[in-house]
Amino acid sequence: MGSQEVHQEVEAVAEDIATMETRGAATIARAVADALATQAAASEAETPTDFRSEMRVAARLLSDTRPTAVSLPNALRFVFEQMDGETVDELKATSIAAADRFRVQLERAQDDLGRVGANRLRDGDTVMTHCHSTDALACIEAAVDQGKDLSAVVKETRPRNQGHITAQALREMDVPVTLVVDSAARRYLDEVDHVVVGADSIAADGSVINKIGTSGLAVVARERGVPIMVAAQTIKLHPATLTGHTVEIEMRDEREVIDDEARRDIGEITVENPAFDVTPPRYVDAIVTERGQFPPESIVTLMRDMFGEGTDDPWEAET
Ligand code: RUB
Repeated sequence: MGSQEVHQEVEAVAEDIATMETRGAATIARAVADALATQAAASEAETPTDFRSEMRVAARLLSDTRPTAVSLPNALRFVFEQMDGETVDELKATSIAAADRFRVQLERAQDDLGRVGANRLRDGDTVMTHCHSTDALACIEAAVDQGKDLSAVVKETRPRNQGHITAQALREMDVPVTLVVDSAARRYLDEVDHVVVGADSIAADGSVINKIGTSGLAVVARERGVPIMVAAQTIKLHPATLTGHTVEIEMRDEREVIDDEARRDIGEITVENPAFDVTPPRYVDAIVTERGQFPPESIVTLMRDMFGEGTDDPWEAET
């Protein structure tokens, strides 16, 4: 591997994220931190400047894969902030150690938030899920571990059907599952005690950016009087929203919605496939993090505490 080259494993990780082989905000974060460690370990850079430049190129490739989950740049930033030293060996060692620390913290955060979220769930409750969120599942699993009997109504989550992954994970916890199409959500909400979803990003005003359909679910849940809890560890907090930036919503391939043949049969139509949407804070009852639960409007306090007035992206600097 020559200077400035991206290791092929890093390219493979980037490809897997772009094609959603690797998906879900926390899983993506872990994959990119590990990829930076791989890049560091395999580097043949001869000078610290070359090493840093190689790491920036790798980080840019990873960061360009999907735009919405802020856990991705937050993971990259975690490694860059701890990459330190006068020699290539020191820079390598600190980068690898940072990725290790990140992985440990990620797992611990998920366990901790799971216990917080579990306290909101009571024995006998039915939860409704949307998409597949490991943070949301951590809350359900912690409640089950506490001996609570839960059941779940799982929304299919078109177009990629991540609800199937959730259904399987819940069955592995022995939670009874009813799978429904997305448009059946309102009909089943009367049987549901909590909506539990994850997040790809949380904005400073408490808005929740998550899988397309979350906002519609939140609105009908509010109308039916069902509380909506967002399970999101603090790597989902989006620092740039503190300074007025908005979160980019990924638009995906139209063929996820309709195949070419069916589309030809219909005739000239526009097809759009936004992957995420924004749920305003007024529809969210609680954001559950590893640092406790927050009403969405107060999440900005935690964000200021964590990020000051904002952050930068060190991998965007000139190489
Ligand atoms: C996944 C999704 C999940 C969040 C949270 O979207 O919206 O709810 O990423 O997941 P996609 P987690 O399938 O398009 O990546 O709690 O595991 O971080």
